[in-house]
Formats: sequence, structure tokens, C-alpha cells
Amino acid sequence: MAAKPPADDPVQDAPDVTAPQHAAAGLPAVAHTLRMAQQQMGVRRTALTLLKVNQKDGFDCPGCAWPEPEHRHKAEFCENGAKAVAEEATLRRVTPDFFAAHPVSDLARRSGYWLGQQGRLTQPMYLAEGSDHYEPVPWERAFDIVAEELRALASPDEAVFYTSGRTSNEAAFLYQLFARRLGTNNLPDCSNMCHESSGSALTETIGVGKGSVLLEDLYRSELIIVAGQNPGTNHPRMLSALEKAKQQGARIVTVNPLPEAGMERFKNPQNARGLAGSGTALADLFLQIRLGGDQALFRALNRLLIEADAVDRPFIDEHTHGYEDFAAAARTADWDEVLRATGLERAEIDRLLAMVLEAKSVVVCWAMGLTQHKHAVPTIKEVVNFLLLRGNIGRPGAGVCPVRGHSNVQGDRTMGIFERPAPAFLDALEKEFGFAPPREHGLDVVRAIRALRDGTAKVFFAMGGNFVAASPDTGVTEAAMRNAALTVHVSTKLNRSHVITGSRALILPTLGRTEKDVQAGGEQFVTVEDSMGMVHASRGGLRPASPHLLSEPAIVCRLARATFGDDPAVPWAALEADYGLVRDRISRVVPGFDDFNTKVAHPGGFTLPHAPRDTRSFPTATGKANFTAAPVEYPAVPEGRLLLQTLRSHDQYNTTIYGLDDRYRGIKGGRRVVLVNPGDAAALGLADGSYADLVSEWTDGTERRADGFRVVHYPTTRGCAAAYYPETNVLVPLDHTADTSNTPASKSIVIRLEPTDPVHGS
Ligand SMILES: Nc1nc2c(c(=O)[nH]1)N[C@H]1C(S)=C(S)[C@@H](COP(=O)(O)OP(=O)(O)OC[C@H]3O[C@@H](n4cnc5c(=O)[nH]c(N)nc54)[C@H](O)[C@@H]3O)O[C@H]1N2
Ligand SMILES: Nc1nc2c(c(=O)[nH]1)N[C@H]1C(S)=C(S)[C@@H](COP(=O)(O)OP(=O)(O)OC[C@H]3O[C@@H](n4cnc5c(=O)[nH]c(N)nc54)[C@H](O)[C@@H]3O)O[C@H]1N2
Ligand SMILES: [Mo]
Repeated sequence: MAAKPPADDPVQDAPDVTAPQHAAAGLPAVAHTLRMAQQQMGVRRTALTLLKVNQKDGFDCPGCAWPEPEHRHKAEFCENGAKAVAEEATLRRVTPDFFAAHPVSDLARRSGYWLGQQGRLTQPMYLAEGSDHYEPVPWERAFDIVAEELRALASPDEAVFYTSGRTSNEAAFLYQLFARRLGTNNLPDCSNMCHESSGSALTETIGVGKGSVLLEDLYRSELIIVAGQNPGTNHPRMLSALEKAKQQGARIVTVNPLPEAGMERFKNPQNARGLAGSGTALADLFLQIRLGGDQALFRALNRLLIEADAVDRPFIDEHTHGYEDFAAAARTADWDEVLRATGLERAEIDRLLAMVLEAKSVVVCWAMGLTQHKHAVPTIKEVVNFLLLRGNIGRPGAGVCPVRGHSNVQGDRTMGIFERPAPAFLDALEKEFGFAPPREHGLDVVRAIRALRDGTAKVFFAMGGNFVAASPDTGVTEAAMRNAALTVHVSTKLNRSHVITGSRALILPTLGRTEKDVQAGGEQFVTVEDSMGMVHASRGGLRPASPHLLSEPAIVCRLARATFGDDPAVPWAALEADYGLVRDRISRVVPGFDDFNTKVAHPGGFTLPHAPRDTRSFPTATGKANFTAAPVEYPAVPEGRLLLQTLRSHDQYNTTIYGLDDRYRGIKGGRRVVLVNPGDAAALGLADGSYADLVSEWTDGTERRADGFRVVHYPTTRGCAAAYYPETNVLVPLDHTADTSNTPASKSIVIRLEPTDPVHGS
């Protein structure tokens, strides 16, 4: 968190550093998983719970959005999925006594790790104006507090409804319905900080803002390029898919400033060879690129492909638009600029070109390394140009593969969690429910922070997540939050957003994925959509963490009844009682969901239609796939400064910190580390083990500081540093966002390192 732990916080940050590893998973991962899970859940619950992860009769792993294979293993989860489950299924509890013992002012000084470790929230809690203690509040009173505040607003646009990506399809659909019934499109979500750049780029170029490959395509691909992604930590089950692809003859290329262990070698914990042997080498080529150099890299490849006349002419003629303009721009790509932007040598790019020329089918996978830059949208459009040139979309083994983060972030967007909904979606909503939804665009994450800061938004409501810690410019965001009249969080675990509050605040504790959900209509299940557009059911089996918890759908429906009273448009009580009725509504509003209840009854679920993938048709403005010719950009770094990326350690899930180790990178027992190339460190006079403050320099002359980081000499690209989020969010200027998508540019922050005294660091 931004706040460093107070001296009496038992969690002390004291990093111990050894050499980075060169392989991921294997036996240490299994041992680590079981130890962490048993600490939270005990032995019996660990066994019972983990065997239900991602099984056809079980719950969807709350870890990431990677799809489940058709033939599932008995243990279809990974180390980090198991940690996510353990974090939720923990036996630790936060009770009203806890809040009586800990004033909010004390909790605000604690680390995020400590807050999360306290366990599951058990009762609705209310922080009255001027009070320093949360107190228990009955559910009905809690809903009345929110409803009264909402009804008193001068305009519904003074309320903001945030969503994090774990929310089920049913809850998300009800939640957006509630916001629009109230009269606002202020539905920012974590996607705004995550894959929004992918959505923006793909919608414009191929007409669908989602990936176009299925698992089967990865297995059949001849070349898989993984750019700006660290699957060993963030999507460990993807490594099994890459291993299978590799065994079937694929080549794998990784493009990254860091040599990530998971992309080097994978020891599959699901077979003996992986557990005990040396595992499978994954990457055939590692291009150690500069931060933000990817657009230039793909532009250079595109130039070479065009010059070699190695393009798929029939595909281009039949299915695309804008080729000539693009080809003219690509032919002028400047080699000096390409080499400067990428930090690569020409020979390395030629090696990749040779692989591309030999491959009949190519998939490009990416994540935050591409989306969180100022020029993220043109970068991803350049990836699309690259695939279009050789017809690598809409045929087996080829396509775009943005790998999503949160387990249902893609589904939430499909359900209408979007501040800029398509008119067709609103038309369908209007037809189904008979009220006129608002048409003006709402606020995204960055704009919502500005609105709270400026007082034009007064109520902040969050369906999950940890907005204060996940958002950029921590100082600005915290002040914005404190400026609100009322902040409300529907949450499973305690986090920083509960203690940096508006004048009044509510914590509404909810069921997690792992738990049984029983409503008036009997036991319910929910549905989710994975990163490849597969929709399936998720059923929890555990007894809820507390008898006072309500499900997310129940919370929305009861809030709606408190707000609207008897609503002629929406039968909220009936929808709460039977989620099947919610799915009936979804089936009539959202394309691809017809017969939803029937289709989702099929074990394994169903795949949503995707026009480019299924029929090579592109629902864009031109009716074709669009080549685009944006100028090449890359971050400018003044002399003596470094470019900082903020990323995840192996022991965290976004703002949830599981532990203080980053095993693959050789970091133990601490998070305040900055990874610097030894050459840069020498030039700056920073020995390994010395301490420095990170100072970000923004173009308007303002500076932001994160103090006391241990300098780690690390094999990252020259000029490029790395440190963990969310500790470094304080350094990301609110206005430093991607063009078009407005995603915070958290992977390219200009910093200087100021040597300091190690005392600050612990
Ligand atoms: N265990 C675990 N799993 C998770 C999460 C978690 O926190 N923990 N978070 C979930 C979420 S919400 C998301 S969005 C995903 C995130 O998954 P990732 O995107 O893999 O997450 P990051 O840690 O941000 O890693 C970014 C990777 O891109 C590289 N990179 C950074 N900048 C550049 C660049 O300019 N160019 C290139 N080519 N590479 C670059 C970094 O070195 C790093 O390897 O993971 C999801 N899964
Ligand atoms: N500097 C920097 N900033 C970043 C990023 C980065 O790479 N660098 N990454 C960005 C990305 S990709 C993302 S997705 C965002 C993440 O932003 P968020 O999604 O807002 O953050 P999380 O840390 O995933 O949220 C964790 C909280 O969710 C709650 N929770 C967990 N499970 C459930 C559930 O089932 N229901 C409910 N209601 N609540 C639940 C718990 O209370 C927990 O404390 O952060 C973004 N911020
Ligand atoms: Mo994300």
C-alpha cells in the first residue's frame, strides 16, 4: 500500500535477494501451494476445496481468466489459483470485535498485506460521520442508508458504480441494470485499468473487442508470440497449454524486458516428468525489449514482411481495408528508430522474421506489458496489422489472444458493465424492461477519480475490488475518496478501500465463489466467461464464512427494492430468489446467450460466437478488418532517468498480498525492491543492496515519491526498471494514461533514483 506499515505492524519488509530462477512450477510449487493453503484452511478443508476447482461440478477458480481444457485433470488448478482459493476459503474471520478493537485511523496505517491477512468479513459494518469506528448495522438499515443517499442526489450521475472482475454474470447484469434504472452509465471497472486498450484496439480493427483464439488454436499453432505477459505467475495454467503446443511442434517466442522463469522452462506438476525431471523448455527465442518498444518491433516486422512480399494477398483483398495506406507507412519504418525504441539488434528481429515466415499459423498473446502504455492502443493495432498481413486470423491455429486477468472480467463487460455501452445493448435493455436507460456516456476509472476529487461525484459504490489501492496516483485517489459523502464496498476481505473512506462508509460482506448460495428459490449457481469466450456454471460448495453474508445478486436486488420500492419495470425480489430468471433476461438482452439456461446446463458450458474467428467476417465500420497506420511512438527518457514498470510479484493477486516472496525472481521477505540493470546501477552509483527513493517526474513538473526501496541488480533491459504494484501506484500520475482507452500507463513511468538510508526501507 501507499502507507508503510507502522513500527508495530508485525509485517516487516526486509528483502533478501538471491539469483533469479530459470524454470517454473515443479515440486516446489506443489509444496508451496499446500503450505499456504493449509495455513489458511487447515488440512481437510484444503483437500476438499482444491479438488473442486475448475471441475465441471465445481466452482470456477477465482484466480485468473484462463480457460479450462476439455480433458480436466483431477487437480485442475495451479499454485496461484490455489492461493486465491485459500485466501477466500480461509478460516480466519473479521468480526465486529475486530472493528471495536481497531479504530479506522489505526487500520489506515496498516499494510495491505496485514489487512488482508485478518480473514473474511462477517457482518455489514457502518462508519457514521465523524466516527473512528465501524459498527455493525442490520442489512435493511444498510440498504436504506445507501438508498436515501442516492435518492437525495441532484442527479444520478453523482453516483459511481465500480466493478472488479470477479463478479458473476448474473450479479453483473443486475448491477448494471440497477445503475441504469437509477439513470447513470457511471460504471467504471477494473478493465479500465487492465485490457481496455485491447478492447479499444480490437473493436476498431476486427470489430470484436475480445480474443479470437480457443485453446485448440493454441495447441495447433506453429508460432506463439507471448509479448508483455508473465504467465508463470499470473496465468500458470497457460504454461500447460504452451507445453502441449510445443509438444505438437509449435515454436514459442517471448518478448519482455525481463527473462521470466515461467517462459524459460515449465515443470508440469501434473506429470512425473514435470515434477521430478527437468521439464519442458518453452521459449525458442527471447527478445529482451525496452519498455514500450513493442509497436516499433511489430512495425519493423511488418515492413520486412511487406518488402519480402510475404503477405496473404487473397485474404487482404477479400477481408481487409486500408492495406495500401498501411503498407506505405510501414515501408518508411526507420531502422534507427526501431533499434532505439526496442533496444534490440537487427539480427534478433531477423531471427523472429525467419520464424514468422516458416509458420503457417501464428498466435500473439499479450497482457499488461502491452496495454498499460500511453501508446498501448496503436501498439495492439500494430499486432493486428501483423496478423492480418499473413491472414493469421479466423483460421485454425491463428489469431489474437489478449489474456485477461480477473476470472470474469470479460463476462462483466459482456453483461453491460461499461461506461460507454453500445446503443444496441441499451435498445435491448429498453425493450426487455420497458424503461429508457440513460444514453450519455458515463465515467471510467480515471474520470471517476477526477469527479470525486472535484466534488461532481458524491457516492462511490464498489462491487468488489480495492479501488483505492488499485488506482493510480494514490495520493490523489485517496483524497478523492475522502471527498465523497458515502463510500460503499461489497467485499469478501478487508482492504485499504474500507479505511480510506468518504464522510460515511459501509462494508457489505458477500459470498465468495467457493461458497454455497441458497436463495428463496433454492440452491443457486452463477456463470462466468473466460478469456476465450467460453461461458460455464460455477457452483460453490463450502458453508458461507458467516451466516450474515448475502450473495452479490441478493445485495443488488435488495438495494434496488430499498431505492425504487415497488418497481413496475424490474421484479427484483423474483430475480433474487431464482438466478435462472436473471439468465432468462440475459438471454433476451445479450447476443449469443439465447437458450442460456439450457446451454449452461451442459457440463463445460458453451462458446460465445465471435464473427472474425467463426466466419472471417468483421463487424467494423468498414465491414472489413482494418489495417491502421498510426505513427510509431515510444517513451522518451531523459538523461540519467529510468523507465519504471509496475508489476506483480509471485505472491500477490493484484492488491491482495499472499506473502512477501517472489520466488522465481529470487526475492524473499520483502516487496519494496526496485530491479535495475547492473549497468544502469553502476552508472547511477547504486550498489546491489543499497537503498533508494523512487521519484517520478511528470511532464507538468510535478514529482511523486515512493521511499526506501532496496536496489536489486537484475537482468532487465538497460534503461528499464521494475517494482511492485500497488506500492508504486503513488508514482503513476492520474493524467498519465493511454490514448483512446484512458488506461493508466503503469508500465512506463519516468523516474530517478535518489540514494537513501536503509532505515527507511524496513
Ligand atoms: N497470481 C496472480 N495472477 C494474476 C494476477 C495477480 O496479481 N496474481 N492478476 C490478474 C490480472 S487482473 C491480470 S490483468 C493479469 C496480469 O498478468 P501480466 O500482464 O502477466 O502481469 P504483470 O505482472 O503486470 O506483468 C507484465 C509482464 O509484461 C512485461 N512487460 C512490462 N512492460 C512491457 C513492455 O513494454 N513490453 C513487453 N513486451 N513486456 C512488458 C513485464 O516484464 C511482465 O513480465 O494477471 C491475472 N492473474
Ligand atoms: N500500478 C499498477 N496499477 C494497477 C495495475 C498494474 O499493473 N500496475 N494493474 C491493474 C489491473 S490489471 C487491475 S485488474 C486492477 C485490479 O483492481 P481491483 O480488481 O479493484 O483489485 P483487486 O486487488 O483484485 O481486489 C481485491 C479485493 O476484491 C475483494 N474480493 C475478492 N473476491 C471477491 C468476490 O468474490 N466478491 C466481492 N464483492 N469482492 C471480492 C476483496 O475484498 C479484495 O480485497 O489494478 C490495476 N492497477
Ligand atoms: Mo487486470
